[in-house]
Amino acid sequence: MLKGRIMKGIGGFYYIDTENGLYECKARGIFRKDKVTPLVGDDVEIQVLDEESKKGVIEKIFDRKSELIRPSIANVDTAVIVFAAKDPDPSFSLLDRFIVLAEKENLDIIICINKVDADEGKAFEQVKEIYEKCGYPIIAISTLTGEGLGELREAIEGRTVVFSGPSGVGKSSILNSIDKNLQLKTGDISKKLGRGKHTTRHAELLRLDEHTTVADTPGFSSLTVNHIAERELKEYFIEFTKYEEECRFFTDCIHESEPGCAVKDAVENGEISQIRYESYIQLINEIRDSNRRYK
Ligand SMILES: Nc1nc2c(ncn2[C@@H]2O[C@H](COP(=O)(O)OP(=O)(O)O)[C@@H](O)[C@H]2O)c(=O)[nH]1
Ligand SMILES: [Mg+2]
Ligand SMILES: [Zn+2]
Repeated sequence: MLKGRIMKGIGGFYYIDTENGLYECKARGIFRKDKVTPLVGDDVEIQVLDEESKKGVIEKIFDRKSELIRPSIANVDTAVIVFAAKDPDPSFSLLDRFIVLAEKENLDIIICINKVDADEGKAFEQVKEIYEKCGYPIIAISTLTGEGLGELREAIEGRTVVFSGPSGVGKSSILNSIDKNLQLKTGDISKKLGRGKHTTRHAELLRLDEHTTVADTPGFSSLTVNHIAERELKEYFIEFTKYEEECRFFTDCIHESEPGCAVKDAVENGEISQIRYESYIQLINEIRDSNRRYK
């Protein structure tokens, strides 16, 4: 048996990186029977069937440390969430959804605002003001001027990172600028060829160095968090936590309309961002609606 990691999966074939090189593998039928789908990022054990053509079969999938659904990827430890200062304008509601999904998987989060060269208003400053208060690192980036690229590269050293965010914000461009060998397709190229929008269809892990891997992903322009329980959601708005013990109903408080809620007080006196709180209430309501519909 040989240990390795799934770097890519296409049409039922998985590409496993091992100390003996890359193997093309299928998964044992037993996984399908158990309703387990191998994911990019999975640590696996393979049996080599043919050393010459580098073919094998996945025999075992090790327990996952994290599992994201959109994009579907296992075992990343860090989410770099990319938005643009302009084209497209940042959406706080969407940013908060990406954050909630990453927090649920206990990932470290780095927020990047790309295209700061085109920031006519104060998009970056606005994002920084809101999210720095939550404790998230925020990096201003421009792939045109090179601003922020070194800082980002340093921040992800030694990590397994998923690049997420809406499409068109420059995720693939940033990765190409960090590592010239990647040559990922970007928005410009597909426009020139007159093809449809997306080229990044499947998540794929790419190695930057021995210890650092990144996954470029297709963009998502909408995300639901409806698989999260109503009472659980507040845990993923991390800046609420330190106020929680002062809520009259303590851990039972969902910071909505309970009396003596310290989180709502903090929103009122400006310690917690109004925009973040509104996102929270919006998502709570969406979760409730969805639970009602599927009852
Ligand atoms: N002005 C500006 N445009 C950028 C920057 N980075 C990327 N772009 C453009 O944004 C578009 C989308 O980039 P792409 O990397 O494909 O975005 P993705 O969908 O998030 O992977 C392309 O036309 C890029 O040339 C930047 O820093 N500044
Ligand atoms: Mg892309
Ligand atoms: Zn409360």
